[in-house]
Amino acid sequence: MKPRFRSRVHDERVAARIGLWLGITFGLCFITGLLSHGIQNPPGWFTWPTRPVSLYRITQGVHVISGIAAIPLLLAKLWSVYPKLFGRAHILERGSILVLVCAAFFELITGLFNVAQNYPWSFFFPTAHYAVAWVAVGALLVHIAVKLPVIKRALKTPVSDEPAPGMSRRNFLFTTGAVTGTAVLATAGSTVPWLRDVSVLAWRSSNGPQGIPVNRTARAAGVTRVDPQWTLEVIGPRLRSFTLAQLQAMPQVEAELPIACVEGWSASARWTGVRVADLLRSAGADPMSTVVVESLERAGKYRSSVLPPNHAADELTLLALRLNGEELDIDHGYPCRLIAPSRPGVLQTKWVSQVKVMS
Ligand SMILES: Nc1nc2c(c(=O)[nH]1)N[C@H]1C(S)=C(S)[C@@H](COP(=O)(O)O)O[C@H]1N2
Ligand SMILES: [Mo]
Repeated sequence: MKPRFRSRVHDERVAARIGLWLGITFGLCFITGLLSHGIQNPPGWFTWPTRPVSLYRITQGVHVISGIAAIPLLLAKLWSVYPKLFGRAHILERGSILVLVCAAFFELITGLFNVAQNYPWSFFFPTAHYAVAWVAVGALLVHIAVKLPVIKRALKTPVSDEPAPGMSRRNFLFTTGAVTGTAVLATAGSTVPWLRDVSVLAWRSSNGPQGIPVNRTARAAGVTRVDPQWTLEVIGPRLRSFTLAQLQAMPQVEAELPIACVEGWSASARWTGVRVADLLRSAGADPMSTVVVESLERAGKYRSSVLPPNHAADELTLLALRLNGEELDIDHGYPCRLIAPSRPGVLQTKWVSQVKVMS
């Protein structure tokens, strides 16, 4: 039979090199994804530090950027190896590759839709994305183990080209790198401030009142009007309640802290408000406590969040009353919202009504 795929890009040297980059991006994406999952569903042994204040912003930025970079790499890898997919590989090997490719595409595509804040499916994104991540990484490890001899050999052989039709290996690898770099530059500005001007697809980086994007608006959350009689309840060994004027009369702390949304955008801002630790002390509680923060929002998955003890006690964990020097916009959580260092945006509860000590 005449060989149909003579191009040099369908070659183990190319496949192994792209595979190496792909392995690195998937590894980074998996580890940062596990961290994000752990912070949002912490097992008993897990504590996430409050410093540096941008730690979560960085790990989640790496998660989204490595995921974006993996998309062109995966396509290039498939292009490089697809003639082999029709070859005579063992049924088990083919099966594991099919699982790997499906799981990898599922992760990258659902992740991409999530960054675009578009949920054209009925399953709950975090659960599905997390479960399939284990499938993808399991299949990836099997694939690497099976291919290790080929990978070693291929990476040791230089990519230099002998005359043959089609694109050279070097050009193909260079083009793959360039497309990957472009995809990263086009999107990374949603979390890397100095890339904002070149990131044409980072559409969620700066729109929104007071210079900060809004994830769920007050209208969407059904909090269009705040009762003038609003008070903040603090429930500890003693029960305290504070009017807005009373909160404003307490010692105010100013902090530069990021909002880092799990959906990939992040932005730093100057917040002013009352220390959660001060409120807890006023209710007779030890600030090193697990604390539940509740919102005026009636329904909705993100209407409350749990502050672990190290976050509750941190001197930069605030119930913010002001943002970038102005009274909080209602879309950012007026009359007050939680803002804590190194924490996913989804746990920075807006329109807070109650702070309650659990243990
Ligand atoms: N009550 C409540 N608080 C909430 C949310 C919500 O849906 N309801 N969304 C969270 C999410 S996902 C993010 S990223 C941040 C965004 O804050 P911002 O809209 O002020 O930028 O608010 C968080 N606080
Ligand atoms: Mo978010």
